[in-house]
Amino acid sequence: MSKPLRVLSGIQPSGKLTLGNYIGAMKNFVELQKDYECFFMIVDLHAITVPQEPAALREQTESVAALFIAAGIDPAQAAVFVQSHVPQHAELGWIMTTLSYMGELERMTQFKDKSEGKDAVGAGLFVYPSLMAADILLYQANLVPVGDDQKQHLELTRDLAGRFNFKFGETLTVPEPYIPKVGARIMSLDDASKKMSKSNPNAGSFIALLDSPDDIRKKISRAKTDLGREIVFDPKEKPEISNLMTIYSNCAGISLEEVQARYEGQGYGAFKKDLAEQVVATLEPLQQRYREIRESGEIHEILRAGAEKARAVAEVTTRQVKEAMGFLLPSSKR
Ligand code: ATP
Ligand code: LTN
Repeated sequence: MSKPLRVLSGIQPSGKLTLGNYIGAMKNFVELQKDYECFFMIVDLHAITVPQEPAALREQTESVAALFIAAGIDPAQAAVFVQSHVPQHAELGWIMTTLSYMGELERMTQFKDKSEGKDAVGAGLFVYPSLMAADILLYQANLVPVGDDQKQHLELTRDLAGRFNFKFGETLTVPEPYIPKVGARIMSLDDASKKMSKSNPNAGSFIALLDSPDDIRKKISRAKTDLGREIVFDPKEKPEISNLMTIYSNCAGISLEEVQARYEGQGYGAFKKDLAEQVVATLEPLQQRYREIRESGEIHEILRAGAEKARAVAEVTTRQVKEAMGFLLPSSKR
């Protein structure tokens, strides 16, 4: 039998996870775990590229891990772990930084967005994509489920893997992005030209996975809509309603065409009311499981076992990489 293909992805513990994170990434994690060997991590080393409160970082790391499980990731099938529990991420991250060019890092739009207008920009934010490449290459991952905004980082990862293999011999797997067809970029509820983001200071612009049903209803009823009243999918002419239709399609598990047909002749009011109920029905069971997991304290054992599985793979790749590059490897005790 051939080896199962590997999947790896990560989410930052840098605030409340949103419906965008769920639809763009987490939902696919759950789907892929049946058919692939999966590694899903909470990327705390990435989160510290912008300032974090120590107590909040600790709490959010645990919270995101519990959300992974609540969303349906089965720790018996997939390794769920914290990036900093596997020291090889920092080690290969450094190696990938040395292989990255300043010019290519300067072109990364996430860096441009996050550094814009700030006068003290940490160097970690600049080399963030090199660490992300290391995350992926450490596991020789074939597929990386991410939202649309991570495409450019994936391209860089592919370039770095190719560059490494060209310089030092075939060592690293060149990964492919795995991006959802509908929902790769969920937009902000108050402005469909911006992606829904947990770092947006306006809480009405995003739906957090742990928002109460009432908050969800309120946020959706206040969500911006376009002129006119027809429910038609047209991201260019009707970006706001198209975004809401995308959310509907994902939560109800039906196609955009079906959403459009279902609401033909009806106005925004009726559609938004139903949409809120679809989102509540999607998130309520997740929230219930989340509370149970947090109360049970089981997450610590899940993360311990996940890191052990991850470390076993990460150690092998790191050794191969260092050997290929000419590092003198320490000899084992005789
Ligand atoms: P921030 O919003 O604070 O910039 P982020 O949510 O993009 O951060 P992560 O939490 O690390 O950063 O993102 C985790 C995953 O969620 C990534 O795969 C990312 O592409 C995806 N994602 C994030 N926002 C959206 C969105 N609005 N629509 C679809 N996918 C998204
Ligand atoms: N850069 C990603 C988070 C991330 C990631 C990864 C995603 C870090 N390492 C490895 C996929 C694979 C983000 O900002 N959303």
